[in-house]
Amino acid sequence: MNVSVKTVSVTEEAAAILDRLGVARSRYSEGDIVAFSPITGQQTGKLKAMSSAEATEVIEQAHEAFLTWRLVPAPKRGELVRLLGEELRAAKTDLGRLVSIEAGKIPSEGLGEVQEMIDICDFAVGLSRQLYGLTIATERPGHRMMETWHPLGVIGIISAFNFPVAVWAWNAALALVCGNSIVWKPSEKSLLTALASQAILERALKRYGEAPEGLSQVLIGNRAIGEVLVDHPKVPLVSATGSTRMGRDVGPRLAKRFARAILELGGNNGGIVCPSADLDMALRAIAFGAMGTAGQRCTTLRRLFVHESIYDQLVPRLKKAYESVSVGDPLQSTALVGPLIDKIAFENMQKALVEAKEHGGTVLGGQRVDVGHDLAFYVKPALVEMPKHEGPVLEETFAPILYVMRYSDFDAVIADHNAVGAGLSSSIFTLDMREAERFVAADGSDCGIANVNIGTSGAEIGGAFGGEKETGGGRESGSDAWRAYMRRTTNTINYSKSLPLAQGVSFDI
Ligand code: UN1
Repeated sequence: MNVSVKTVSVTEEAAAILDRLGVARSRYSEGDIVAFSPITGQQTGKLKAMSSAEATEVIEQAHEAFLTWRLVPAPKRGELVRLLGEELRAAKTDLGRLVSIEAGKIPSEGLGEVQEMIDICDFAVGLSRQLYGLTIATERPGHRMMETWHPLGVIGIISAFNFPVAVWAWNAALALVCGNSIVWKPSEKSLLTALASQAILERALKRYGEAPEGLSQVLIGNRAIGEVLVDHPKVPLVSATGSTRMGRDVGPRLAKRFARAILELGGNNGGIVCPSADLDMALRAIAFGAMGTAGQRCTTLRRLFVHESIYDQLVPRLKKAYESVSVGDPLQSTALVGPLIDKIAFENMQKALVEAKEHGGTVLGGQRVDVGHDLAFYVKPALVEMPKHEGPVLEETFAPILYVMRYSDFDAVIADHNAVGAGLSSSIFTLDMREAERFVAADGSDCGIANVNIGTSGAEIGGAFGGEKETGGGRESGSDAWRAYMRRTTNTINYSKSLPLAQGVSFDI
């Protein structure tokens, strides 16, 4: 098929979706920032970058909106998020398709991402009636001590191309029920899905009726605009998802002005396959974890440790899976692996594979695949057998490379597993209860997510999501992650007729 014919169709399809979602064409028809689809590599729009002054104004507006929104009872704020969930349900097919167009995901993954948005809305609606504080026993008679959770302010959200809309929704849904306004700086590589998500929220806002103007805003621009958000004194929390390099810049800037950070940075996620593992199950989990989303999840499986007693059973089967996996245009085929985001991602992958060979690695796959789109970068996922846990294995390369290593000793493999900078997700495959429990114990995996008999990726929204060490330490999404979006006050109330001091101090004047 002629390349230019397909190109037009992706661009037109994106425009038709945006029309349906109510995004005016003028929003993406002019400007210096080029929106593109990694599926064909072709342009899908052009957007104008905001100036720093415009971005500052947007943040000030969001602050004004916060001053009103914080006084709306939390369950009523929850109603807005309930409506957002309804609008997302109605828009699921369109937005899922647009995620595929803009991030290159296969259809079920594009739709799955929108499902994550819906799930977090449901979670946040329930949460809007459960922003509980404790009542605490006081040492003084006639006193009561309690804690109250209050809204925090403007919440800055910086998101990456690979989960262009779900990560925004995790933050937006919690921030809104917690009484905050939101300002979103999406990746420059996924601006159309950002415009679409904002339009969907605007529909919900319209139905809701009484929300203050400027409650949710989007900043279009490059790094300089992100810096305006990170440095603005009226932004008490920035939740940033991206590379560890980005976090090394954002974290200290926020710390300097004592703002909070939720950092969700790199992952170099490991899996251990033990002698007793259910190998059929492990094989499927490894295949999805390592090749799914073309290796472009922060939870992607990147390092696999296989016990020497089963290595020759499992690894040949894995190789077969790698050889036979379908790579192709996710909109025109039923391929399981779509494109890399861009040329830089492809080059980084090739560089890592060269380094792996220099360290004695044997590489299967990794080559570019021609699917008829010259400007797009499709690759065969790479399976790399490594003699040692070293070199490129220790770094995250955002591409489908799985390094496989043999192990013999359980303590040593746990040590190797933990011997990388990142600490996001991890998994073990075993039917041995001692190994499973040890992996999730204090001296087991050092990651924020430690799974048994499921893969490293595809976490549900109900759990807190995030990781340790160079992953940044932040937690988003479920469990009690909401607390980061509120400020806690401890209130001691004296309803007695005297003023006893704590710790028995006397100070009689
Ligand atoms: C990310 O890649 O930034 O656990 C988030 C997962 C998804 C989220 C990934 N629920 O793979």
